[in-house]
Amino acid sequence: MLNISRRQFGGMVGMGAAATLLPHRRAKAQEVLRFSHIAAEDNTWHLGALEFARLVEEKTDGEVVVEVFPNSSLGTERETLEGIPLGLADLTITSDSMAQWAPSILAMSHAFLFRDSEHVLRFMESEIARGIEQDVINQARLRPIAYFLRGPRYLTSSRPVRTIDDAQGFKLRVPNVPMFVADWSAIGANPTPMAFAEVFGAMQQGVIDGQENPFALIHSAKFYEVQSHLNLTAHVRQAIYVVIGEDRLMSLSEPHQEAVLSAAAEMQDYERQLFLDAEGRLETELQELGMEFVPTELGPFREAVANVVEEQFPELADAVAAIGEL
Ligand code: 2Q2
Repeated sequence: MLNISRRQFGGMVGMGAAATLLPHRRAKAQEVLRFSHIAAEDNTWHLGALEFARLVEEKTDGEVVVEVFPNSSLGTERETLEGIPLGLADLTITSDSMAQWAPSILAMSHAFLFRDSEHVLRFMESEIARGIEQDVINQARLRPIAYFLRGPRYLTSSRPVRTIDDAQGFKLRVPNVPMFVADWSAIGANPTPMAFAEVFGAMQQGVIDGQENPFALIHSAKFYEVQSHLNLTAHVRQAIYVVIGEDRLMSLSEPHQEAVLSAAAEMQDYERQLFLDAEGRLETELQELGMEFVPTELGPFREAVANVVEEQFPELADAVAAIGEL
């Protein structure tokens, strides 16, 4: 990864998916920003990214152009995060996968910590979140410039998971988030970190029994084609950041930086409305597409994870407790 050029990186993972860049747009552009993410074209993350691109171009009179690469086409989440300091990408959509640089972000990853979306939003506007964002800037050299609210994460499977007994030994893909691994292990499941782009195939081939994600990614990645059940676990609630390489941002002229930051704020509002409109519709659509929604008895799941932070992430205990009280 460290030795490959920008060209090889793009070629390796397929350049074809970028929003088409017309020659006249290129001609005027002084700066090109590459925005890489894991979601499909109909996901509100992508629609938000496209709106950001439109706004940046408008605000800079075409001097800054944003190329958007959906579907992990420029790289997985991890490859993108590692590629940003190398100039292989500039922006992405990410949160607790940045824990390998900024471990404090894992305070937002614990199962059953957030009660509802209002609680998540209170946290995102809190001093605790500001501190985590500062760690991300200092340690990951990535600047959060917007965030998207997400729906709760649900476990999908090809058989119902009604009780914690049904989850014993369940082979489950999780993103590269150590807290998710710890929580699911405490539950008795068998979690494996894996890139999002590999999840569909792994479920199709039966390499894993399932995965967990909000409605939006379950729908746009078409997981309903390979998973019959959506278990109503709602175990994790979060928002996710849009980040830009701190050094890349600082390399832009001041007016260009301002354009990027104000476009990001507008993208956040734009995406929020699309997300809120989609969330209820996706619930019905997933059922119409054949997924059976299963009520899961969550009490024992909550008990199973109750001591995970204290025992395995003691340095996060204060932050997690404070978040719980927001
Ligand atoms: O399952 C996924 O890959 C996403 O839903 C993740 O939550 C997301 O990409 C996180 O890894 C963000 O850091």
